[in-house]
Amino acid sequence: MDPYSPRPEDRFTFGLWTVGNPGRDPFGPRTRPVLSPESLVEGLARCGAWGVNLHDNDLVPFGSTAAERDRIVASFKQALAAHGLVVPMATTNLFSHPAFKDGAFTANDPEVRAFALAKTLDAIDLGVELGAKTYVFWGGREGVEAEACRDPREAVKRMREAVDFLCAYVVEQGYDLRFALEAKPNEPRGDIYLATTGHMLHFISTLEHEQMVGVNPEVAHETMAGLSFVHGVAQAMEAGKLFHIDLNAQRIGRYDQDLRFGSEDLKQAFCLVRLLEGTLGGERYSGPRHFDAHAYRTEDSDGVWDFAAGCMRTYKLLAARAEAFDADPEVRAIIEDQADSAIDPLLSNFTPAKAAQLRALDLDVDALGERALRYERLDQLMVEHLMGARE
Ligand code: GLT
Ligand code: MN
Ligand code: MN
Repeated sequence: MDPYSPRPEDRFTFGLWTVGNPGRDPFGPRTRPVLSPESLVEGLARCGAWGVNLHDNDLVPFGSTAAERDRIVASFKQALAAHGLVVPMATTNLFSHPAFKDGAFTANDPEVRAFALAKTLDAIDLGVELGAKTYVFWGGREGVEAEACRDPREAVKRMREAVDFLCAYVVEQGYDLRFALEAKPNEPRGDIYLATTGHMLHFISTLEHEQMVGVNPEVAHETMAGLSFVHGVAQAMEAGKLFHIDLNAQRIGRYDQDLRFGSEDLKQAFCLVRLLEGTLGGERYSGPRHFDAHAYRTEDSDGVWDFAAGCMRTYKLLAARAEAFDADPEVRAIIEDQADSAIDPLLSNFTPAKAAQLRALDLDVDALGERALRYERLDQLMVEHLMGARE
């Protein structure tokens, strides 16, 4: 058996909107056919995915009647059961309808905010009905071009009111559901509020039901901001807040590319997988490995499945490389923890005595400055592992 083939325990998921993306962009229409949710489920199962995620309107078209909704959901459930796929995550489309042109939860018009909340209540019910355990919030149009249109502090407050309201709904309904907030710095708005995972982590600490809210960082979004995605994810993990993750690829300075996982910046992708899989030590991320990406516009439907298979295969290839890297004695020797039983206890939990002891230490700082750290060799070792020159 090919060790890099996807298996259910890998927990690989795709959005209906990802493999269902027909290649539209702001400059041209679709380049491949629109596939039904049922055929997307079938295709995903065939290429070895474990689950499928969705926005309310990826499945139930906007404006459907209650009867239409129930019929669509029943048929989708049948396809899920027939192909053995689960729905671990769901979300709301709060950005496509023109009513959301000025945002949803942060819009100035209270009627728009009311519609956004009501739509999300329904979409939460739909997600729970399909078995989702994580509910994502991506503030697609929660932002500005004309900065003067509102006090940005008011936008943060409105966002808090909305998330608090929806958390209370989930609690009141007794749903087994957690929220994951997804940051993005810009696009489709000039500037989007709560622009990075770091902004989100602080925002979460101000919420009424803080324990049920975490983050859903996306490779492309932190990279668009020129930030280290690995550091954002690490901070979320360290805070116990990595509830979900959007994997894809992106080059700094470009539009939101949502490319096949690992297709750009392999070193960052390697370090990310190393972190998620815990090969460097520490806790392993146990949530779904979700690919929020789509095939190049040059592809037909077959190319979409090449794309999906590529995301999963690259993830597993990188996981194997990460394991080998972290087991490499030369790597270990360079990064091994340098414990110092005399100094370590002085570095945390302040007391006046510890402060005095620190000041009294006889440290040879010039020698510290001259000590070589061998990071050149370490980084080359990473490159060698990545390129298959070292097993
Ligand atoms: C949209 C966006 C993504 C979000 C999705 C969830 S929709 O494709 O670009 O980053 O994760 O709303
Ligand atoms: Mn995303
Ligand atoms: Mn994106």
